[in-house]
Amino acid sequence: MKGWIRGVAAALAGLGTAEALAAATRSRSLIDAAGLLVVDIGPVPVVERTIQVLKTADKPVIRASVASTILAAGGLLGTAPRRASRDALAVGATAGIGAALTRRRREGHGDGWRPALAAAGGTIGALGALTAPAALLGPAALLGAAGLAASLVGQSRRRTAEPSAATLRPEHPLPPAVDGAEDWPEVSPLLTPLERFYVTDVNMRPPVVEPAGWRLAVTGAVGSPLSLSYDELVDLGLVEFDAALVCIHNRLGWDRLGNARWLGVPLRRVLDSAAPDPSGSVLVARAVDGWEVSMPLDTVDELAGYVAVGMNGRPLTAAHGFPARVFFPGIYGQYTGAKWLTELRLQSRPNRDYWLPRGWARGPVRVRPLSRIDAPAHRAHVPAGPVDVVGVAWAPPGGVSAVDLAMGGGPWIPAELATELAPASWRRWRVRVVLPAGGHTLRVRCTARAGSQAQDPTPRPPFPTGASGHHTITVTAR
Ligand SMILES: Nc1nc2c(c(=O)[nH]1)N[C@H]1C(S)=C(S)[C@@H](COP(=O)(O)O)O[C@H]1N2
Ligand SMILES: [Mo]
Repeated sequence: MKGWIRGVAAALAGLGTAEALAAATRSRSLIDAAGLLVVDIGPVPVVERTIQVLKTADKPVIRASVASTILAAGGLLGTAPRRASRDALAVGATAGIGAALTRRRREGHGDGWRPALAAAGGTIGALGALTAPAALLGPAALLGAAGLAASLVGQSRRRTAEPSAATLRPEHPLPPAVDGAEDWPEVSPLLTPLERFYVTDVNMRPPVVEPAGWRLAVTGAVGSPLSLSYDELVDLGLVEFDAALVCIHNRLGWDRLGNARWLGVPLRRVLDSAAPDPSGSVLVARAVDGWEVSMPLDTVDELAGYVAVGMNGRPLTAAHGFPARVFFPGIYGQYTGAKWLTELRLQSRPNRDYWLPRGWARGPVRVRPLSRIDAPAHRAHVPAGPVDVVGVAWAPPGGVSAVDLAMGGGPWIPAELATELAPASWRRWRVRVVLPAGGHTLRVRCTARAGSQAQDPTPRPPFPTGASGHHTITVTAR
């Protein structure tokens, strides 16, 4: 057998061993730990390009690239002459890398010695496989590949996996959401089902927080610091609100936003119960994994923000930030607040937010009014004649006052608007156009109620202040 093939097979066996050891000792996956490093240090142009191409499939791809890098290294190792001193060095080095990797962004509750053990064990496994008879190497590599595959697909149930023991108290049955567009074919649902609601964060897997041990600390410039349990937080009083959550990476026509019926405690109520001190001018929201985002108190007072605990009639799922998250409708996701909230801190100095050293401006960045054509789909073939064009438009927190559609270079045609669920919610719209046979370009824009401001037509990428321009599609009528 060729050296490099043996090397790759041995690396597979080793990687499987390492991931199995990590799982057995309840430590973080080493592939995920390396992936986190990629997420944390990726330069803005690379990250932006990656998201543009991969959309929300970035995490599985990062995992796969980390794994292939290790396999390639194994291939090289297989061609190198063996020496005991070199083997010992490899084991020591990988143990060190393992230990270093899993320290990142986990202050307070690191995985201790376990990642080092998993990494060293994996290398020993790989070296053992390299010297094993060829008949054993095959099955070992297969086992490794199986473990690896399990780890790579570990993300697939990410969107809806529920935390083990969460109940929304008090029981809060949500009234149905209606806007009169229920029978418009192919338009987005008024509330985005959780299975379709985008998930974005800088973690490889959502932190799973047990409600029993969780506390929300309210600290810093406050007269009486608080440490609230889940029940104490909910007892402050839940408010229902409808709002769209928009990722700053949402491009024209994309679905990196969702509309939900939320339950949350008004943020002011939480802060006031800690007797805030006037010296605090910045509110920092901190997540269990150390991720932080801040907002000037002026903005906190101007906008209605919440500590949200429920989404579409259910407690937050792990992926969406269980047990609690900060959300200000009208502010892009990465500036709006932390999922897996653990601390609200008032301070007088500007904060070093997660995004700052990564090239993003200090927030909060406001959501640009935008609209999307849901149907017909881009490049669809439709029968010539009357066609219903439908979609959604959003301009949180003030709301959408108008939507218009244009065909080719023609005039703007006002759309019919569904009833507004809430100003911060998205709004469904419909226009009937008559399409003669041939190719057509359809373009949409909305107007925000605040300042009667029409959607910015300038094409802009998401970095650094969110995409703008008109969502434009082409269809063929025949
Ligand atoms: N703790 C934490 N909170 C976070 C993030 C994160 O990476 N970590 N990402 C933010 C970003 S960029 C967005 S767009 C929203 C996404 O929320 P969702 O996954 O529930 O849609 O969460 C925000 N809150
Ligand atoms: Mo985002």
